[in-house]
Amino acid sequence: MLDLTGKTVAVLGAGRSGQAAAVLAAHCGAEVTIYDSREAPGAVLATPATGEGVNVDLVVVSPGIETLGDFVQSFVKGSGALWGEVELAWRCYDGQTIGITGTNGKTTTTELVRDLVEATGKSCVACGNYGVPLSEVVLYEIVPDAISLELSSFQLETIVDFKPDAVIWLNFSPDHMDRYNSVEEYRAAKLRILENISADTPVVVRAGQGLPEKGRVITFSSDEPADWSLRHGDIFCDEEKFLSMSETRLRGLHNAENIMAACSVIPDLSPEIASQALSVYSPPEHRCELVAIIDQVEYLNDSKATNLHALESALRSQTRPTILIAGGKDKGLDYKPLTPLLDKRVKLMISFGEIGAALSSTFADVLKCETVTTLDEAVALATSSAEPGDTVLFSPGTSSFDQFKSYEDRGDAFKAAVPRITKTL
Ligand code: UMA
Repeated sequence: MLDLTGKTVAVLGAGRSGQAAAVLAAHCGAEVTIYDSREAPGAVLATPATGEGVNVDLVVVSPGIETLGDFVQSFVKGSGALWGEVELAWRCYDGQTIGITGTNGKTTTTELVRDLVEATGKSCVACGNYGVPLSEVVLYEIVPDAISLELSSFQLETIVDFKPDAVIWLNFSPDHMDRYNSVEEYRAAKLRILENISADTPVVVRAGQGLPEKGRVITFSSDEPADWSLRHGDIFCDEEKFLSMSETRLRGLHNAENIMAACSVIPDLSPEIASQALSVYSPPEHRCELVAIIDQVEYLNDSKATNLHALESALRSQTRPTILIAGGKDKGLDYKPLTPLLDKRVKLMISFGEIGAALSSTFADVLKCETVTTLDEAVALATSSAEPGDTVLFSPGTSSFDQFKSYEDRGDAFKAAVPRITKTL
């Protein structure tokens, strides 16, 4: 364990990661004070002016606080060093660190890595940006052999020596533009995951991401040649069939990529062990969640799709003829740009809710559209229209508040409406 005996530490931010970092730093022997810009239990209420008067050996910053903002910078002046919470915790951990970053799919992949590592007989905890702060995990009574560590750009901004034993870089698209001045700045923060790795560190990356050449690169892709690839629903590793997507409960090309990334990071993983672990893994609820297969018709609940981008992503992932159920609150969005995609992937769209009629008239020129009032009616119509081999995709593309309390409530309503009697899962 890191020795901070006799050192003074200022922890900035009294949220989950700050509180955990404070406990950990104290456990390492430091004299710790937590500062927060809002009233928070156990913390000193602070402004940048407070920081000017604080000189400590180490400042540990929570990910949600802007590293270059006045608050952090005032504490850094006159202090010894600045670490993020992940840096502190990682220095207290001796096991295997699998670092996972990307813009989409991080959470599913982090869970998959955990399950696959456990299937090989080692203990593993999913933590970091997802779930539990690493500072909590390193103080567990039984410290896991490995950690599946989801890392945000915010956490990576403040690493120093952090060196994962394996890296997964899933994908990259602009995000968090309220924190960064440019997309390049956001990408640079994420790329720090590679900063300290060795030449033989596995770096699992989607083909075509243009990462700097560092580590031992392993590629995956659902649509172009790669070390791990997808053909007609089967995952191949180095030209040999590894696993069929139908052996899992995950659906969609994006999930195939999450599986490929997770499998490829585990050394000597056999297809049998992977299949066992993946056959029981259920993805987080309401995200292209496979609810049932009835008469060879798959029902997917993607109620989390509360905007156009999420609907687009779910549709791009479909490989079977698709009946789309969409609609909900009118957020004033323009759905017209989705027309070519719907034309290609959707055989019938059933719309409902506040924007039901408007959605139908947007796409009526290019595909068959029906409008109903409620989600129950939409599911009934989808069920009677579906043929074996079809997918019924519930991906609303807008928020739920016209008829439901939340997207979770809406997703639960979809699941309740799917006929259960012949459910085969
Ligand atoms: N605060 C200040 N000064 C400021 C800003 C904030 O003192 O200028 C204080 C707030 O008053 C609050 C504290 O900082 O008391 C909050 O700290 P935080 O925002 O870092 O939140 P935590 O509760 O510590 O949660 C953080 C991550 N939050 C963010 O990155 C915003 C959690 O990720 C993470 O799960 C948790 O640590 C455990 O590691 C959440 C997240 O939204 C899920 N992440 C982003 C995302 O996924 O898009 C990156």
